[in-house]
Formats: sequence, C-alpha cells, structure tokens
Amino acid sequence: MSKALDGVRILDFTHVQSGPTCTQLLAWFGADVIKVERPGVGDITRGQLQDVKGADSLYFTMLNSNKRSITIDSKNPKGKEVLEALIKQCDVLVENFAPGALDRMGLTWAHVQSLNPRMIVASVKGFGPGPYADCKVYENVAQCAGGAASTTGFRDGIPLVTGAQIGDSGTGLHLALGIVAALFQRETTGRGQKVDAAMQDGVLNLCRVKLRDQQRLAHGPLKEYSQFGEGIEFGDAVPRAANDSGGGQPGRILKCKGWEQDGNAYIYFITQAPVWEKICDVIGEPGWKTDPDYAKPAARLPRLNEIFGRIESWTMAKTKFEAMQILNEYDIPCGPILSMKEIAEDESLYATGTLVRVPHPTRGEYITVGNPIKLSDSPTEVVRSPLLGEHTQEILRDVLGFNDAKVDEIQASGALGDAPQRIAAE
Ligand code: CAO
Repeated sequence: MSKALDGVRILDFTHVQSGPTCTQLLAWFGADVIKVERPGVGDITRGQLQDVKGADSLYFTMLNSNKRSITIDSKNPKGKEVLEALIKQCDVLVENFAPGALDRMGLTWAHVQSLNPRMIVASVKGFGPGPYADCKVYENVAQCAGGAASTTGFRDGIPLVTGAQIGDSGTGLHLALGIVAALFQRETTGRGQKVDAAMQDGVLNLCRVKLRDQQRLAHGPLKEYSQFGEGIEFGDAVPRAANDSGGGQPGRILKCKGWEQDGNAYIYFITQAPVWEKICDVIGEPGWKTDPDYAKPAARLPRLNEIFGRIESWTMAKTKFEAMQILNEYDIPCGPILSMKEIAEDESLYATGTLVRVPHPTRGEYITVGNPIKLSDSPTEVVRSPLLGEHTQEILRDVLGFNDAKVDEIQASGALGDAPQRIAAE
C-alpha cells in the first residue's frame, strides 16, 4: 500500500529528541528520511543512557525508526559538497542545532534557497526571536519557560516538570505539522519556506488552559480549583493546582484498594455534571441528587474536598480496574493510573501498533512507541533505527547517483569517516 508522504525526501539534521521526533513521524508517514550524522560520533543519544554495552541506546532507537543514516563531516569541503548535492535532491531540511550552527556550516537560508528554491527548511529552537533567541535549550528549560512548571505541582510545593516530554516531543510534533502544511502550500506556490517551532511556544501552546485561567483571575477566584473550596486566597498568578482538572468538570486522583503498597493504585475520577445523578447512586449518596448543596455544579464547587473525600471512600474499596469497570457502565469518565510496567505489558496496545516490538541486530528486541496517528490508507510499519552510517554508500549511489570512483574519492577525503558499521545477520 502507498504511504501518505511517498516521494517526500527529508534531509534530517536533527539530534537528541525534539527534531528526531518530528522526522520519525514523517518517516512513519512514508517520507524517505536521510539522517546526517557526524562521522564516528553520530547523534549523541546513541551513547547516552546505554543499557546494552556497545549497542545504540533506547533513547536513540526509540526516536529514529524508519530512517537511513549517512555519516558526513559537514565541516570537510568534500562533506559540504555531498551535503549540497543532497539539498538539491531533498524536499525538506530539518534541524535542531543550537542557534546559528546551521549558518556556521554555511547552510544559510539564502544559500539553501539558491541550491534548491523548493526546499523547506524546518527548525526547532529553544526560543523564538527575542532576548533568549541565542540560548541552548533542553526539555525542562522549555517546560519552565513555557509556563508548564509554574502551573504543575502542589500549591505549597516547588514548581514541577512533567514526565511527558512536551518541550521536546511536543515541539517535534508541532514542527511536523508545519512541514506538512509547507509541503501542501508548495503545491501551489512552487516555493519552499522556513518553518520555525520554538520549544517555549510549543509548551505554551499545550499550556493554554493556564493562560486562560490567568485572565479569568482578573474576574474573581478560580472556583474549580481546590484552593477555592479550602478558602485560600488567590494571588496574582495562576497557582499550581495539583491534580485538579484543568477543565470545567472537576476531577481528582483518588486512592483505590492497595494504595498503601502500590504507588499507582489510584484512579482519576471526573464529576462530570451530566452524570452527577449516576455518581450519587454509585457511591451511595442518592440524597445528593436533590439536596441544594450538591445538586447543581455551582453549589458543589466550594464542597469539592468533601465530595471527593466521599467518592474516595468508595474507590478505596475497589481496585482501580474494578472501579473503572463499574464507572464505565454508567458513562462516568475515569481513568486508572497506569504504571509504565502495566502499559508495556498491555497486549491491546501492541494489537493496534501503539506499542511495537522491534528486532535489532546489536541490541536485540526492544519495545518502542509506534505511530500514535493512524491513517487508514497509510499504515505504519515500524522499522528499526539505523546503525551509524549504515546507509552512507547506498545514499551516495542511489540518491546522488555517484559512481564507484566518486564514492572512493569522497571516502578518501575523510568526509564520511570510517567505513560504516557492519551488521550481523538479522
Ligand atoms: N559534521 C560536523 N559538525 C557537526 C555535524 C556534522 N555532521 N553535526 C553537528 N555538527 C556540529 C555543529 O555544527 C556544531 O558546531 P559549531 O558549534 O562549531 O557550529 C556542533 O556540532 C554542536 O551542535 P549543537 O551546538 O547543536 O550541539 P550541543 O550538543 O552543544 O547542543 C542542544 C545541544 C540540544 C542544547 C542544541 O542543539 C540546541 O539548543 N538545539 C535547539 C533546541 C533543541 O532542539 N533542544 C532540544 C534538545 S532535546 O531534543
């Protein structure tokens, strides 16, 4: 079956997480992604957090599926020649170097355009233009600067970062959408364009409900926040709201049976207004259906601690899965707190391709997250990440059409590093 991005060729100059997330997604949709790596070194994550000695780390393998790897020293004149030849053959150049690094390689926007006016140049940076434009940025910096950390955690605790990589992977997703939009526009304009996604902006985009609340503060307390019911005054900035729901339907994380031993024996419970009467029946408080202190959402807001306390006495008598089964029968929105172990063992996620077991020649089989976006006419087959420089020769010959003599000349210049890694029989 064909793929959505068949025929699109990506020159992938990305490293670490944000950029690779983007190009992996494009590869899953069928683009030919050519990952350019520094000879002998490669993407720094190949060697970071290594769990199997001598093999590419999971950090690398889980972000670089379905790509080809070519090693090129971009600072070697012959290497630059290869890069420029690739720019002419590719549709998109994606990079997430530190600010200015691409220009220092000589690959300015103007130069890339002169080589290939149809080329789209897509970049992730930590910040957009402004006072911090030159800063190097990693995930947690973006979470802090994008408003996530100041609004995550407990009101009386320090700001917290979240485990979801909203700065890196989140911005990679934003960038991928920008690239696909630019490819679509190119259909009519015939021109490439620059696509920029700043990690601060990406995080802020995902935190927009907190900017909403910041503005609501000017008109009174945030009544759905627990602190309102606790009688604690609001300051002039949105406070951390622990596990309060970020929407108009109050929700909390509640203990379930076994919580004393199991740190994940909890359930998220949402007191959605349309199912309030069912909630009252399930937890054994039918009187709350008509009691004016509980019957209407506005009346419940100052009493959320009491209400969730009562619901918790019900959930604590059930496992999180028992509670979920009962609540789902009544259409009461809820979700078990799943550990990564439980997720990794959930065969239904493998059945949909959300989780995939991938064979690998040097590290053995590993689990990775498959494409979370399912296209009916463009199914994703996850292919293991490439070894460093695995496709160098193949790309020189097949994509650039170089003959043996040309390949040997470039190899001899040192621009490609050593001969590529050999792969044991797979
Ligand atoms: N051949 C020769 N040189 C190469 C090369 C190649 N194939 N690939 C990269 N390099 C060089 C770059 O040209 C750069 O050299 P100069 O500084 O001399 O110009 C150098 O490698 C280092 O690049 P870098 O500054 O991007 O890397 P770093 O490890 O110092 O910083 C990071 C990493 C992530 C902080 C920085 O790249 C960054 O801020 N990126 C933008 C934001 C971002 O994506 N952050 C997310 C990181 S996690 O996803």
